[in-house]
Amino acid sequence: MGLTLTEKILSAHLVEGEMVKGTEIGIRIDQTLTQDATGTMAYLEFEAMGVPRVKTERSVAYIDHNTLQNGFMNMDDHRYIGSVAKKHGIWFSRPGNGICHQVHLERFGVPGKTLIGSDSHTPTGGGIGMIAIGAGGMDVAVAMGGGTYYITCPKVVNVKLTGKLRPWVAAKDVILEVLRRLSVKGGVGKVIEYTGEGVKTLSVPERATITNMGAELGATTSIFPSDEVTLEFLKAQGRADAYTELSADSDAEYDETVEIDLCELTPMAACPHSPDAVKTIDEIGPMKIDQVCIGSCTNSSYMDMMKVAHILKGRTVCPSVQLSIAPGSKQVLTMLAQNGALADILAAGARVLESACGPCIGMGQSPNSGGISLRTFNRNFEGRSGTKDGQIYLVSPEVAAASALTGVLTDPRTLGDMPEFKLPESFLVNDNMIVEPAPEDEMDSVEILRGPNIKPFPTSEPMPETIDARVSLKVGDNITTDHIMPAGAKILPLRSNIPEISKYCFAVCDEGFHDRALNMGRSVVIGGSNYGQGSSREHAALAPLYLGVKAVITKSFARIHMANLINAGIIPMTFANEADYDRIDRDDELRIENVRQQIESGSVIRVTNVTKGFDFECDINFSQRQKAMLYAGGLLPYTKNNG
Ligand code: MIC
Ligand code: SF4
Repeated sequence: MGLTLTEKILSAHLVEGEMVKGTEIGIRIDQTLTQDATGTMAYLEFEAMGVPRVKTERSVAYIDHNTLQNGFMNMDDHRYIGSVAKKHGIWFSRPGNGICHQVHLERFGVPGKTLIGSDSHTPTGGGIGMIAIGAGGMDVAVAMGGGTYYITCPKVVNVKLTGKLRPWVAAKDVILEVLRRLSVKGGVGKVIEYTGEGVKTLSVPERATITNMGAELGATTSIFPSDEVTLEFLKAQGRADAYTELSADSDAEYDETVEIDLCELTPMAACPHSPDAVKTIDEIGPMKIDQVCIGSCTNSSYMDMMKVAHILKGRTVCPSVQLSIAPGSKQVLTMLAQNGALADILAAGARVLESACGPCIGMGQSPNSGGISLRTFNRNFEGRSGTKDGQIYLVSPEVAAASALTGVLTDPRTLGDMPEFKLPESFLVNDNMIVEPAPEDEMDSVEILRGPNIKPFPTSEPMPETIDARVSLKVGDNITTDHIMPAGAKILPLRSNIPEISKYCFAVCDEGFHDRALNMGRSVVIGGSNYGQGSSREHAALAPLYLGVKAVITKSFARIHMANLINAGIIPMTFANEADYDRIDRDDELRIENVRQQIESGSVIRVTNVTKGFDFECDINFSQRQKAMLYAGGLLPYTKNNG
């Protein structure tokens, strides 16, 4: 039996376990990336490990999230990350150079390599044939130190593409179709592998849009083969030497197959407040809109921007609409400036932002109250835009630009003939905003710049014999990490200060949570299904840790968040019988006796609801390594105990 591309790359990097689906495997990591909002923690953790220099082939630190500097905090953090990078052998992409995933694809991605990043959209690298996975900061710190990265050996889904996209239908519509079919939890425990003749019709940036937003499926990652289209892209980036041809064997066996005929797709949108609430533009109709934002790691490539510039050229943004555009990287923005497309964009009345995440993470451009905002981004979770009742629709750049002109949701196919947009033969390459690390013999003299915003890491305790804790919060299904630990311009600058940022923990769901959890001392959180979907931010585990949360009991978990909870020493458990969810209320007192022994001996934990007087069972599924981490109180104490 032949192998899938996923199996080929994973088995070439396997250092622990066997390629048995559903079991834990350890893989060697070739490359890492961090961004600033998760990077400060990741580098504090890396420093705590005491490894002098990273052991990966390439590690890159990007500054792209916390770029609105309305206080000392963000720039202090940038300087901290820059100095750690210089000292420890990490390449540093300065603010202004672009969004981590876009720049990594352009300048560093290598087909067939493994990449983990402290950002859930790291799978963007799958567009160039990498196994690129989003992870918590601690896992990235361990990988930088040469440590193994652990995942559940995934099932592989074959998304077989046939045909070719029709004019004005975009790569964004492909991933929206996949989300429509599989849902935001359809990818959990799976890698989504794209195959079929249709693959060849998609450029690397288009493939990267699809693998990027594959994160919204809850998938471990997504991947495209590395073929002549990949070579063309790498050549244009002056990196043809990074190319290797890679694809699945023709007789590879997949766990599931989804067939999509590209010719049949039409422009679509994900409606508020979930990336899988997908409808066609026709179905939604000509809804009046207030704002349009174009950019983010999903849709900010040169090709995307050229299409937008073409649509806007010689026209004016509708007077009732605000249009913002953030090209994804300095490379993209400079090329637009040089070829005149930027002038067309400006002349139409767009507000051009720096190459960074910006509005995607609520760093400015929050819509008006109740405002309808079309965005080319990947997430439309409630409140993420910074406006609690903002109505965010996720669309392609083509839909976004066409609608910005008319003021209503507009099908770009009404624009008439589409010219051919071609990948340039060569991109403008100027890596002057990427700082090389200090040579090994000079690293000792590099001083780490630590601002007052950087507070120590919260400490955890080894697992107690018995957990007596009250329920500090009960939430429903599909709780995102944006609910657990919100982002936005006000809160993001506190990412290196866990005591301060904890004040906002779960504030979207219940403003009283912080004080209640602190007063309870030890507590348990109850959740529904797909708990913790979305971002990789380990703050969604570190803040609960700081507030005394000992266990989270849900109907099911999202992958990265579950790993982050274990890394923080918090026990994730799922209801053996989902009906028990309804029998527990906030403030109930729960008791788990002989926790360690129960974890050690089986796959079930017995919990007593002392308040209501009944026992219920929870499922657990921990590897020996995860058990040891939980006993020790998390990954850091575990790593220390194990030398
Ligand atoms: C996001 O898109 O939610 C973020 C902000 O990029 C996060 C990382 C973070 O919270 O810092 C992610 O996707 O992992
Ligand atoms: Fe940045 Fe948005 Fe991409 Fe997250 S999803 S990395 S916030 S652009």
